[in-house]
Amino acid sequence: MARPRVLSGIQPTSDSFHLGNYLGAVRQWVPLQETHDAFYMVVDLHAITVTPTAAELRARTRVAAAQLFACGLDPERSSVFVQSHVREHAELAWMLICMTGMGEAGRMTQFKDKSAKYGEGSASVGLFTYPILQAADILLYQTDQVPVGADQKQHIELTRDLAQRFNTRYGAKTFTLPNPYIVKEVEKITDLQDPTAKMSKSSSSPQGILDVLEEPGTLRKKVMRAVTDTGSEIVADDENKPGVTNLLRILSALTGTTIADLEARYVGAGYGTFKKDVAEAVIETFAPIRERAEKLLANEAELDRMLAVGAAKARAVAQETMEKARDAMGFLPTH
Ligand code: AQP
Repeated sequence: MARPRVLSGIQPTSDSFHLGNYLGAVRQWVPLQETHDAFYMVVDLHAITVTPTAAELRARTRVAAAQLFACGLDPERSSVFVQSHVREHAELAWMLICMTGMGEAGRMTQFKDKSAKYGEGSASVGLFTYPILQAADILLYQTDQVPVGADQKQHIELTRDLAQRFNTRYGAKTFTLPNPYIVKEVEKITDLQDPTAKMSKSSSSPQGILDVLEEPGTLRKKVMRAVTDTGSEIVADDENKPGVTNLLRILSALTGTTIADLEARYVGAGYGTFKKDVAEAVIETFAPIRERAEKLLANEAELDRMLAVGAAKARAVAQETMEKARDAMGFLPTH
């Protein structure tokens, strides 16, 4: 029997991934390549919704790819590629945009959050339609499961709605309906300075975010300065102690110790001792990733070659889906 297919992506919107991207998404991608037919991409078409310069886009796309390989994605076992190298993403996105209601797209909370900072009417139309491009990304590969953080749940629902709509209107078997694959404990890692908001490449302040490629000294400082809550107990309590709870979740995920065991371990200990342990766990996790990413980035030609191999594998699947979708929708064949 064919393995179920898994697909996910990450935006090259900064010079490094952060701990939320790592724990909420990329760390899950690695074991899934053993059990699934895996496709992982750097979604550069999504990144232009926030208008980087050409030099930024180029550098960040390579840095994102290097981090994916450095985190353990294996070009032999997964198809790791750059989204714009497979032209079908943009084509299918257009077909799906034409099937999406304005009201439906307007309900996407990520757009509301992200556009808020540009001021009314100033966000790009691309930012508005990006969840539909994301639907195209997923549907092109007949994806069964999409490992993501909680912020993407609504977009996967939209993807399912669009797949269902297309299948009903044009052909029952065109697209597979995907399911989100979300690990509850790490679905939303929060900002160190604002522990009710998600840690985010574009929205977090530098002090609120832990970057995978950051120097150990800076990582340590940021964790030590993380906002904690009133009282001194180290217990998980989302409502009253969101800062401590976030740090507990991080330490639990990085060390494989349950939150209950951590709570027991830190009875009577101060925030200082606890934060020091969190910082060391983060540094220990990131150091080898950083080292591998730096090595990969030192040889751009080889990195680009690895991405070309991934793109060739991805293209074969995407082209097959698009042939079906074009024909189902009524486009004439080209030959
Ligand atoms: N704080 C988070 N906790 C858990 N998971 C998270 N993800 C993002 N932030 C957290 C997951 O990481 C994957 C890649 O995210 P993305 O690059 O597609 O962008 P995003 O979700 O919009 O994350 P950011 O950091 O806020 O990026 P920008 O600033 O570029 O928009 C996704 O699976 C996401 O769920």
